[in-house]
Amino acid sequence: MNVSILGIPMDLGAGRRGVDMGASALRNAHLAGRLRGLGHTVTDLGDVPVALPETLDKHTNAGLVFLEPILDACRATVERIAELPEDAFPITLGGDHSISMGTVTGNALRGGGTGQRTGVIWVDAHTDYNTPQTSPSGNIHGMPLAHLTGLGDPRLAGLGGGWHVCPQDIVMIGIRSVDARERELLRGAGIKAYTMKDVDQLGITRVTEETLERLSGVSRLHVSFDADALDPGVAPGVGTPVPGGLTYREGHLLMELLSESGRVTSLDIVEVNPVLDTRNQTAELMVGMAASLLGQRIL
Ligand code: B3U
Ligand code: MN
Ligand code: MN
Repeated sequence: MNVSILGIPMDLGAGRRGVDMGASALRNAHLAGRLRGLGHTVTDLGDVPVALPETLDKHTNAGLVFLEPILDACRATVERIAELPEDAFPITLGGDHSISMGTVTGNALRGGGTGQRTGVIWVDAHTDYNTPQTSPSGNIHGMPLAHLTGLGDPRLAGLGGGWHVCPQDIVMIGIRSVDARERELLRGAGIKAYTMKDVDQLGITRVTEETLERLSGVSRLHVSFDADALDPGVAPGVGTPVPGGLTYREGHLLMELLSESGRVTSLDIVEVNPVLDTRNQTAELMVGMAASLLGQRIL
């Protein structure tokens, strides 16, 4: 495959500093080399420009912290991704999870037109379904999925000319932290969420099979992988660790099964925080996850 790597070194959407260095940490963990070793052609497109928080006044606009610079970075991301050919496989490196408003939209716009139907597999401890009204923090990384479905602030929801993902085309996996008002909003939204309880009860194989079945009518599948979906024991380098996450093997098996399906067309790796990590182990782990998704096999 033709893999295109794009970094979005942004931590403006997160409550803690440091995930802006995630893209660099993933490159340092030999992402491109690992994928070349699997036979892919890999091009690194560099980084999207992102404002440094030190150069900005921290301010909140309509319940959104750092709205304007996040909008700028997401708009630039949409442009860079949308111009890639349909047969490219973009891997976008965060950065905090607010980049996904740009990456998912950009991927839907690839190939021209006003946006293709796109399934989104959101692998995360959190549901990221807050709006400015329900968010307890005002941090935009807790809000990307709501905006991708068209809820929330019209400026964020209007990225890419207002393309939106259908709630029925979203599947969340690894969930174990949901805010009270976010939960109310999610009820009846039509989004399928596999909590860690579901993973424990059903097993990750069945969860993955059901996910692919549910999205069977959708030709483009985007995986948005938040490193905090994995258990903090194996992925300590994340801003908001939540105990009881996916094990090392559950993460890999999920990626291996998605890879076998041959249906995934793009990937985000987000929320890797090198400041909180130990010897880059979380970035290395996430590079391994990407390799499994792109065809690495044990035998
Ligand atoms: N739900 C909380 C916390 C959070 C969401 N995503 C992350 N943390 N990484 C919020 O602020 O919206
Ligand atoms: Mn997230
Ligand atoms: Mn998360």
